[in-house]
Order: sequence, then C-alpha cells, then structure tokens
Amino acid sequence: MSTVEGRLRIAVQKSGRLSERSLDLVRDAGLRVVKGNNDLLYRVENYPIDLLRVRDDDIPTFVADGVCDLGIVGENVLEEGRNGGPTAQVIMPLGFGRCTLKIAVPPTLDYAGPASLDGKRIATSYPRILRRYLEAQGVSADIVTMRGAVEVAPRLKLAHAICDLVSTGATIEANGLSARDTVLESQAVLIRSPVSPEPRLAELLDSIIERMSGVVASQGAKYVMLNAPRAALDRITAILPGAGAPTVMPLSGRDDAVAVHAVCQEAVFWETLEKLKEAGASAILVLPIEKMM
Ligand code: PRT
Ligand code: ZN
Repeated sequence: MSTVEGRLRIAVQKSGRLSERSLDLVRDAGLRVVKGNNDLLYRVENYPIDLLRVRDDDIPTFVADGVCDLGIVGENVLEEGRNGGPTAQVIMPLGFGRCTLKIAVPPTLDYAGPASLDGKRIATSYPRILRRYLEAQGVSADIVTMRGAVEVAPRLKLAHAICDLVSTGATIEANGLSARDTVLESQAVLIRSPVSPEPRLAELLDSIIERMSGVVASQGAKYVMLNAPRAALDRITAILPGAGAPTVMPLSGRDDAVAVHAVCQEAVFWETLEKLKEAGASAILVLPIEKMM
C-alpha cells in the first residue's frame, strides 16, 4: 500500500498518553486540523494532509510501509517493532512522553545486577527489547509476555522479576517492587517513511518537518532582555542558561550600561533571575518564544 494519492499522511496515537501532545505539535506547525465524519481520519484544511489516528503499536509499521509519511510514537514502541523488515527513520526526539523501561524486582529477589536474572522468569510487554538486552548482558532468562498489568506478575508467581515502563515510579512502588537497571530510555520521536511521497508532495513534507523542528527547538526556550552595567557584562552573560552569543546594544544616555538580548535554550528559573539581579542586571524581562527557524 502507498500513500493516498495527492495527500500526505501523519500517523498519531488515537487516544492515550501521546495523543494530546502529538496533536499540539501538528497544530503548532501550522496545520489546521478538522475532525472528519470518520474517527480514524482527521483532515488538515489548509494543506493536503490527513492525520491517521491509530493504536500506537501500529504506527511504526504504517510509517515503515509507506502507508503514512510521518508518525509520532514512543521509542519503546519503535524499538519493540523492529523485526528485520523495512524501518521508519527517526527524525528527532520530541521532548514529551518520557519514560524508562526498567528491570524491577520484588524484595525476595537478591538483585546485584542483570546477572542475577540468570535462569529466572521475567514478565514484560517488551519481549524483543528485553531479549536483546539480556543477550547483550550475556544473561539467559525466560521471558513471559504480558499485554498489561505486568507489575502484578511477581505477586501472582508468574515471574521472578519484571521489565516495564516507569515514569513516576508510583506503580512499581505500589506493587512492592523496586526499579533497578535501565533497559531503555524513551520519549516520543518523529519518524518518517523510507518510501518517498509523490514528487509534488515532497517539498510539503520537508517543510512540515522543518516547521516541527522549529516548534520543538522553541519549546522551553525563552527570550531574555535585561540591562547590565558594562563592567558586569561577562558575569551576567555567563549566568544566562544555554544562551549563545547575546546581542549587546547601547542604552541611550548611559555610557556605563548596555541592553542585553539573548535566546536561552534552557529553562529560566526564578533562581536564575535572582542571580542575574545580584550580578547587577536590572529591568529583566523573560518572554516565551512562539516560533523559531
Ligand atoms: O491504545 P494504545 O495502544 O495506542 O495505547 P497504549 O495503552 O499502548 O499506550 P499509552 O497511551 O499508555 O502510552 C503511550 C506511550 O506513552 C508509551 O508507549 C510510552 O512511550 C509513553 N509513556 C510515558 C508511558 C508512560 N510514560 C507510562 N508511565 N507509557 C506507559 N506508562 C505506564 C507504565 O507502564 C506504568 O504501568 O504507566 C504506568 C504508570 O507509570 P508510573 O511510573 O508513573 O506509575
Ligand atoms: Zn499500545
């Protein structure tokens, strides 16, 4: 199957942890999404693009096969889907949907690293990733695949340990388990198909990717403006988090002070403002950045 003639397709999770942020990214890239009469497909009214809304597990295959041109999915799902067939290309991490695939064990298991899993039974929803991990560690263990409720497996004596996604750790803790080694760090990624779209859509695809990169780059970035005594300029610019070379401008009627403008790629906390002030900065303004290219 290939892309529907004349339209690009983006695969997003229909309903789940990634849905809202995926839709936000699409909208922030300037695509006006309208719900169709079909729950599976949303249309973009200002470009020839459709959003295919599916289970996250189906997204890697749809993109790899060229059914969709782009997709937004967790790295955990992408990795688990690798089966030696055609694969989707990762374009960039998106900074949301962060979680960690971890080995977790009950207190009854004396755990001193992956070697302690040798000869044991491990429950997981990620059998392929776990298999590769265990092989790399030189550990031989049985893997029990469960679709959900993996955390109850040790209590039900279905397994000695589990390998599951953790974000806050509350689920693991509530089940009397403790999280140990990390198998995979994951977040949502933008993926593209190895199958090229028809030539007249190729440019549109590139521009959507470019815009999405801009949206991701501007997330968390802030535009900081302040006045600084000339003498304290070096100290002040060193405090600005993740700023490249700032713009320094004269202040009219003030030879001893300058205006400093900088794009800060990292979060600007109250503590940062306090430090800037201590260093002599005044009239500090922190502004959100909407778009960046
Ligand atoms: O229906 P569909 O198949 O599309 O959705 P799904 O149920 O498979 O996935 P969904 O919506 O639960 O998660 C989608 C993606 O979000 C995952 O594939 C991950 O990439 C990412 N993600 C981020 C998470 C979590 N955080 C997370 N905490 N996915 C699952 N969890 C689970 C975790 O396994 C645990 O059981 O949430 C539970 C609570 O976690 P704690 O540590 O906060 O207690
Ligand atoms: Zn799923």
